[in-house]
Amino acid sequence: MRIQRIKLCVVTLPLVTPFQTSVFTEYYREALLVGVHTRDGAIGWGECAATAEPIYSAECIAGAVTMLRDELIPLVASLGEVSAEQANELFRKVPGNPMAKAALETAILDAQLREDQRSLADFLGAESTSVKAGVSVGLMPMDELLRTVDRYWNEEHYQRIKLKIEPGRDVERVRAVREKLGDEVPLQVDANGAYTMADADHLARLDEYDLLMIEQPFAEHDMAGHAALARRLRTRICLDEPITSPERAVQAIEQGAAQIINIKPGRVGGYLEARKIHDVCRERGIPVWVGGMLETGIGRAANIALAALPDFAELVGDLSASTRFFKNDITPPFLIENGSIPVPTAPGIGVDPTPDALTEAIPQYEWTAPSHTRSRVPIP
Ligand code: OSB
Ligand code: MG
Repeated sequence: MRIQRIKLCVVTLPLVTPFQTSVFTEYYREALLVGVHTRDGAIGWGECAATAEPIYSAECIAGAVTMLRDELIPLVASLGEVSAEQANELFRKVPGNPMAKAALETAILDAQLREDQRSLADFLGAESTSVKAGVSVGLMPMDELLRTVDRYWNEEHYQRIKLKIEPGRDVERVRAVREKLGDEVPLQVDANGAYTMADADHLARLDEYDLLMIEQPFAEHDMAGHAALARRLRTRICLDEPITSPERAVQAIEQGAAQIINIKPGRVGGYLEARKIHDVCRERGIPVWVGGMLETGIGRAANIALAALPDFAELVGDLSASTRFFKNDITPPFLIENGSIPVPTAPGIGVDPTPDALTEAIPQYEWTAPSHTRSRVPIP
């Protein structure tokens, strides 16, 4: 595949309700999109998981734009022919910046699959035609929380609920949700690193509520702490933030710090890397699920394709309908049918941004292939 043009633009979507975690509150999703136009006329899309400010990891949109413009786009542009696999290989030499890398690699992969008339789900090895819908519920006042989870479970038919927790809003929230919805609701919690070992006895009280897991209870790099907590709790520990590569996943597993792993394609540098983590976890019998970053339909489509791989069937991911976050998504919305979301079948990620969304998007940068190729002479 030969690249003709690469465009970066930002779309801004108000959230239907604010999304609050132990570390941040988001009112809008600003999303950086990468569009790769091929010489043969295909357009591939990738959504960067980075947020406007660096709140979840070191990456942010402005940093990702700079990284793409000055480092990653020049790397792929230096090749005549380029594939997602080659981009993945080139990006390995650049430290960090997984979300910027993932966005460009995914756009290249989408373009190449569209040229080959093959869906991303098929390319990744998906077997399911739909994935179970799971929802991540932010921190909010107790009465609002109970109304919200009741609607997600009884009206919208989500198949798994994840509650954000923090010190002071944890055990009693879980107890209230269990009392309201019953014991059969698949329930888990995510602390985004809000606790320390000093809270171990308190967290052990969660064991009573039969949770699927507790996600990221301690700080990102506290592997010894997570391993110690795992020995103290019956509830399994799932890691999110620190799992940035297959190597990190293996280390966390071998240290006993993770009994479950949340795989977020953006955090790990794309879908090829995500599949590698999926594979190392399968070899070690560690369950995995697909996490989310409030993606628009572009990122959501690709996450749903990944979640259709067989080993993601055991646990439900953070894969909700577009309407969970947005009144108007930038693609035709993903909707829940009988508790599940259909996997896109059209070539590539299977969806496109609407013309309206592209009209409103704010351009950030554009690279165009030179009209005639000159030989590149290395500087001695
Ligand atoms: O910790 O999983 C997280 C969103 C932004 C940053 C971190 C997290 C989340 C979520 C939302 O929990 C998951 C989703 O997109 O549905
Ligand atoms: Mg998390």
